[in-house]
Amino acid sequence: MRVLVTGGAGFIGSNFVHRTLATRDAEVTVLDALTYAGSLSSLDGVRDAVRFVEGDVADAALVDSLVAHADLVVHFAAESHNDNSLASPGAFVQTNVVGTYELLEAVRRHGVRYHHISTDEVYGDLALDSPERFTEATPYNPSSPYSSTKGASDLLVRAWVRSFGIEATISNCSNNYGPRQHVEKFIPRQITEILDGRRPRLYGDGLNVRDWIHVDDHNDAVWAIIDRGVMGETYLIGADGEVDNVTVVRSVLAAMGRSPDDFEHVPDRAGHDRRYAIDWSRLRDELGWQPRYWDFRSGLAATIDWYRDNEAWWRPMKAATEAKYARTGQ
Ligand code: NAD
Ligand code: TDX
Repeated sequence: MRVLVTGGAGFIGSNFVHRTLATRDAEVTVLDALTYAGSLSSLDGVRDAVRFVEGDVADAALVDSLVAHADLVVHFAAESHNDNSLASPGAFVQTNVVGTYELLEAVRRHGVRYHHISTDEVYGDLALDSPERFTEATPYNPSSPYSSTKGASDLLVRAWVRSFGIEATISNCSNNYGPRQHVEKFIPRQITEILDGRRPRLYGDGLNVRDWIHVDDHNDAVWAIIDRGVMGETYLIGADGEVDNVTVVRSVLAAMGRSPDDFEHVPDRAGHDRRYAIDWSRLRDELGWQPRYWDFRSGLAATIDWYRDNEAWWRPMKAATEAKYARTGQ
C-alpha cells in the first residue's frame, strides 16, 4: 500500500511513520514543509525507507501530483500549538483550513482513501466538577484560533464526504505524549527546563485537566480506523488519562529527583480550556481497539528518559522556544 503521510516530520506524524514501517508492508511518502515544528532528524532510522518531499499542503499542484500516486492519505500536517495561534493566527487558517481543502480536492479528483487527524479541542471544554466526557455527538464549540481551524477542517471533510462521496474517516484524539514532541508543548517543555536547571512553568492555577494518551496508542487507533472504520464516520481516541497540570508537573519533578514543589506559576493562557475528557467507547465497541499504555506514570518516565538521551534532537529548538515564551512572561 502506498501511503502519503503529511506532517511526517512532526511529533505524531513521525511516530506514525516509524510505527507503520515497523509493523506494516507499506511504501511511505512524507510531505512536510519543515516549519519550526518539523525536524528531519525525527525520521532518523527510517530515512532510507521513506520518500521525503519538502513542501506545503496548501500547494495545490504538488499535493495533486503526490495524491495521484497514493492509495491512502493520512493528514497530520498542521499548525498545532495553541499559544502560537494566539500570537499569530494567520498561519493556522492557511495550513489547517486551506491545506486540508487542497488535500480534499486532490483525493476527490483521484479517488484516494483519506484519513483526517484532528483533536478533541474542537468540542471546547468541560467543567472540572462535571462527570461529562466528549463523545462523537458532542457539538463543536472550539475556543482558540488553533481549535477553530481544526474544527473548520473537520467540517470540510464531512461536507466532502456527504456532497462528493469521498472515502474518508476522521479521528479526534486527546493530548498526546511520548518521544519527539516539540519542546514548546507542556510535558517536553518542563522536562527540558529541568534538564537545563530551571523550574517548570504552570499557567494560571494549574488545575486544568488534560486527557493524556501515549502517541503509539493514538497511532495504533488511527490504523484500526483505517483498517476497520466505517466510511464517513468520526471516532474519538482516548485512553482514560485525565490528570490536572499541577499533578503532571509534580510527577515530572519527582521522577527527575527534584522537589515536587519546585515550580512557578506564570500568567494564564487567554481563553484557556479548563478540562478535556474523551469517551472512546465507540472505538472499543465497534472496532475492538484499546490502548496499551494504561500507566501514565511509567509512560512519563520513559518519555523523560528519551529527552535525557536525545538532547541532540531537542537542543536546536530550545532557545528559540523559550525566547517566544519570554515575550508573554510565560
Ligand atoms: P507538530 O507541530 O509536532 O507537527 C506538525 C508537522 O506539520 C511539522 O512537521 C510541520 O513541519 C508540518 N507542517 C506544518 N505546516 C505545514 C504545511 N503547511 N505543509 C506541510 N507540512 C506542514 O504537530 P503534532 O503534535 O504532531 O500534531 C499532528 C496532528 O495531530 C495535527 O493535525 C494536530 O492537530 C493533531 N493532534 C495533536 C495532538 C497532540 O496532543 N499533539 C492531539 C490530537 C490531535
Ligand atoms: O509551559 C506550559 N505550562 C502550562 O501550564 C505549557 C506549554 C502549557 N501549560 C498548560 C496548558 C494546557 O492546559 O498545559 C496544558 C497542555 O498544554 P499544551 O501542551 O500546549 O497542549 P494543549 O493546549 O492542551 O493542546 C495539545 O493537545 C491537543 C496539542 O498542542 C494540540 O495540538 C492538540 O490538539
